[in-house]
Amino acid sequence: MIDFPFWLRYAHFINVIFITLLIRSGIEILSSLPKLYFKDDAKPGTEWIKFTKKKIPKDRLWISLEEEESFSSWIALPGHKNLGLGRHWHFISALFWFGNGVAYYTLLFTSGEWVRLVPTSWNIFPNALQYAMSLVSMHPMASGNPYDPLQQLTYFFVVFFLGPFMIATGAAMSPAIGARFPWYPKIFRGRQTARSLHFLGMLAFVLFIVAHLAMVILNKFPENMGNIVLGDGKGINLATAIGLFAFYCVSVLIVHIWSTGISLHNPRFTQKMIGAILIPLKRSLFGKVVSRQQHSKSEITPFFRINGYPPDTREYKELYENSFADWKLEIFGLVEKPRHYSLAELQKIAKQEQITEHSCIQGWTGIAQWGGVPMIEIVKQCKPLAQARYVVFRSYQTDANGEFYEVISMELANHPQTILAYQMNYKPLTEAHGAPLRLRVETQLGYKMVKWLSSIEFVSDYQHIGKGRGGHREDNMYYDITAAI
Ligand SMILES: Nc1nc2c(c(=O)[nH]1)N[C@H]1C(S)=C(S)[C@@H](COP(=O)(O)O)O[C@H]1N2
Ligand SMILES: [Mo]
Repeated sequence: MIDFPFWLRYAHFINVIFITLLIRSGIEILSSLPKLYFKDDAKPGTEWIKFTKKKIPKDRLWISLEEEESFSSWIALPGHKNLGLGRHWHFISALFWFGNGVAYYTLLFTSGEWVRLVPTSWNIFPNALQYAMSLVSMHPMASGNPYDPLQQLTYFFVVFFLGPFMIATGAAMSPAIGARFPWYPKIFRGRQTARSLHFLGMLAFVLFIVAHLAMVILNKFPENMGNIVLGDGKGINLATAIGLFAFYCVSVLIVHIWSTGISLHNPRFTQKMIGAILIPLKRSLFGKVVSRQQHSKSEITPFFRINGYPPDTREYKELYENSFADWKLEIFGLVEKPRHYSLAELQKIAKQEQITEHSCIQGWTGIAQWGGVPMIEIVKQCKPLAQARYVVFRSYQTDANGEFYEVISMELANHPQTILAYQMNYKPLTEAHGAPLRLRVETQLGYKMVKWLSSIEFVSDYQHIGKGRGGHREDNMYYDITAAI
């Protein structure tokens, strides 16, 4: 019998921790838009499955945040409408799970242990079938060494197909990856299908875990536990096996209770702690990724959700009623030439048009044409000083938490598809979509793209603005300042 070396037992344990964190945080992400679609317009009513009873109001403007459900902490990490923190846990777990997977693959192939997992003959299929039938007939055949054919096939599938499949479908949902390689999400027939497949992959993992656990317990329990924890199961008794099993369960439980507790009781700390790892990593991976989207006119989705209620102030209403004749965009801060732009002045600058896919952090998508002023043109005209590292976009809209604003890096501001749009689908921007002017940053999630713009400020740092996390959503909902995935 082949031994279970230390690295293999260790990798298994690490894997259990992160897979379970990924499942719970994934369910948290799902709770923010508990509906699954196959088409990228994600049109309400066309979902193939939903986990909500809420009805969408037909008689008034509604926004996508109203579709969010509160899931219990028993299934979601951390639960209770915490998309921002759920995503922090999902990505940090994905990072460690991926690292663990790479180490595992490497050792598997360099140690020769791979022969246990990788079938080397097509006979594996008939053999697995035969073995499955023998199980059903309650007279199991003698199993293989060390795995029976069904087990080998399942492990092979999970390790070499299901794992990579989750990474591939997850990546297909990233706005930055889809912006740079618009063909990539199309492999999965679009981001909504990728999202649905990612969910189905999660169910396959859950099914595997349940079946795997049942097999471990029902079949040679003491030996199995000895093998996977101690490496050599010979002669371990039932009590020791139960002890080892309990050790496994308690360890996983402690990690989950700790991560849930710290998220619910100290959300800002959790955001900062995980952000300290993820923000620099995402900046280095995605900072230079430029959007190359140019979808065709026929791909435009007539349905396009709305998020954020239009400003409810007198000031904005007056501007609106006067067709924004008195509206001005103020540019200030660390620039050589601070100035105002009227809408007419902006419209005199050469218009840039693009047809791009929008991804909201909650999970819905839509494709639209946008027309407006390239941000780089504003940068050229206003000449930011050398100290300017970030750009703050402020809105006429305020809510209980204050004014809506978002911060992007100078680098993102200079990207070719970063525009100040006054046009959507060949018409002037409607009130709900951000009239008269909104930001489009095509490698980022929707919350970065401030609607109802009032001003643009160039700054060297953003710690002094709002609650200092780089935006209204970052400050109040614990989203991440880098919104590329
Ligand atoms: N001022 C302001 N801008 C905003 C928001 C908001 O609530 N207020 N919501 C953001 C989010 S989360 C998304 S997904 C997009 C939605 O744009 P749409 O309503 O045009 O679809 O706008 C972004 N811009
Ligand atoms: Mo969003």
